[in-house]
Amino acid sequence: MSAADDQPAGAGKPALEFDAVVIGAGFAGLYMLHRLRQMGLSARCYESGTGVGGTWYWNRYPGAACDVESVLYSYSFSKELEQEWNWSERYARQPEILRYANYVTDRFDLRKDIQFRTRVTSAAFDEASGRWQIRTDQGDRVSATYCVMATGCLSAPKNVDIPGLEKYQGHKYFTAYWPHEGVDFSGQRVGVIGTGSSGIQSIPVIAQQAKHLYVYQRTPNYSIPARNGPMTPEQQSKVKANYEEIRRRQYNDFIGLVGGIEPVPTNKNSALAATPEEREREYEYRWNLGGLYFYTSYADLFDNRQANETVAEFVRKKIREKVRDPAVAELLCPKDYPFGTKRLCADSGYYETFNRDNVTLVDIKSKPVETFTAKGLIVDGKEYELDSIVFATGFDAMTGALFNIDIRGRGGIALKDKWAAGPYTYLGLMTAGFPNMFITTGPGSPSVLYNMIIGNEQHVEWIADSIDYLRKRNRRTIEPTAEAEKSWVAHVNEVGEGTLFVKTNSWYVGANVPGKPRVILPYLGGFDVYCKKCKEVVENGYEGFVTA
Ligand code: N01
Repeated sequence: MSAADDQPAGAGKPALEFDAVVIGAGFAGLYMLHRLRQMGLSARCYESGTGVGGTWYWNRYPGAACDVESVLYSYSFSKELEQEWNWSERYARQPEILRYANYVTDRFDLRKDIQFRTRVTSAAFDEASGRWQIRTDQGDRVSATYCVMATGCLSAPKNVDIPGLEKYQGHKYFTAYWPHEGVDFSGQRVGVIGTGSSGIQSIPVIAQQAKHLYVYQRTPNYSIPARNGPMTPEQQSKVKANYEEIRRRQYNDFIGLVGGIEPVPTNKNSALAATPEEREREYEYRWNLGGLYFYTSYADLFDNRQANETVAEFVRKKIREKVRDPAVAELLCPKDYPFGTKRLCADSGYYETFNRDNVTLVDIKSKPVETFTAKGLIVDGKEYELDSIVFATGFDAMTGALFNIDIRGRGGIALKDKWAAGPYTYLGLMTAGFPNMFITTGPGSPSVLYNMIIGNEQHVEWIADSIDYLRKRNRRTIEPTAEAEKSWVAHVNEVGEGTLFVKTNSWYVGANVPGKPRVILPYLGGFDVYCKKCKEVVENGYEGFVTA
């Protein structure tokens, strides 16, 4: 071995300096880079993948599609872009969303400032220089005044916490990083573990290919038919003519599910105050609309268990109607947690898939997977031989991607240590002791309970404005005060405690990752309310922040 072999990749690279470093080239990172460049700042974006798109770059599993209508799940910052781009379907599939991300990258000439195949390993604030020192797995040594963590909410896959995985000799696939060349399951015995959004989208497609598909279900989910379909030229023109109004409604909404092609009203009434006939009509309307619109069907669904039970039972009735074998239908009916408090799913033929002769549902709630073996896995003493196993087992949400980087603030404090009992942020945007480090759609912001592209746009614009504020006043740093952060975290918790979300074991509260503190991660006060708060903070001279 020569001396050079001992060097880390890229050792000896010259140290670089930028005004800003952006970590991640998903929808947040791309727009952040664009805004920084518009402001005349030098910026470099680091991305571990070989291309842009974030979530939509990695999650290429069969059936992957967005469950928010594409005319809503798209950038609003450029009117020209809105008019140029044509979505081919109501809910775009992963390849089309990835094409869109690439189109935006090239249209705004962003690629030249993105370094691909590069994972940021550490970011430390140097108090003497007031700059962030950033290191990558390619040996880059970079310093920057501002550091933006555009690392994504659902980008760090969680480890498989089932014993014996190393014994299994067949093919393993993870929905969260699917092979670019695709997978042909023809003639195979396939197992899917996980029945969240990723499992529910991929299962119907895999079932069409596989010789036999075994679905290993721990917790059944509530899923609504997506009712996807092509966008007609008339629909395209209508949306383009109305985009301003569509965006206005989106920005002024609690959750942003305002309807894309056609407006969808939010029902502000109580489910319990409605008659059974009225409720049935309302739920039938939402069922036929498809997708996530049940979230806006009644005002009290998420703070009153009895109200929630009315919609939960409606969906169970639909499942029982769709699935022929009553025992299988019962297993697929969620019963022990409120509707929508695990992220609601939108599917294309999910429940119907269990009517196929080549699909078997295996309950692993009452009898968990005992172990993997060389040939498959064992449940209830029975070995299932499988050619391939697909893991749709989810993510270490909202904090996982941040903790994968060794982030250190003032005094060398690690973010992981500061957040050991749960994330501590002001507005989900910044955390005290980590000056000039911004997080897009971080914990404590509406993030995953709103539209991720528009939520990220609002964050990017707030970050860009605050950088502009500093520069115009010749100030070097901004960070929240400990008091402002404490009272924001208390508010996030209080709002969360008033809802049914905190009662359910979901990734919203970190319950899917063993050992993770149980804390409500997103802000449940609504995007409209949150935006107002962000604006007020600015109007009051960055209230709750210290600038120096
Ligand atoms: O992950 P999940 P996901 N043994 O955490 C099971 C977004 N998204 O990738 O519930 C057995 O929801 C786990 O069981 P349980 C969306 O926000 C959006 O599907 O913990 N099972 C669960 O069934 C979504 O919510 C889109 O009991 C195990 C599943 O794996 C989020 O990403 C598409 C297990 C994980 O479900 C995450 O969705 C896809 C174990 N040891 C994703 N560990 C769209 O826009 C985990 N499970 C459409």
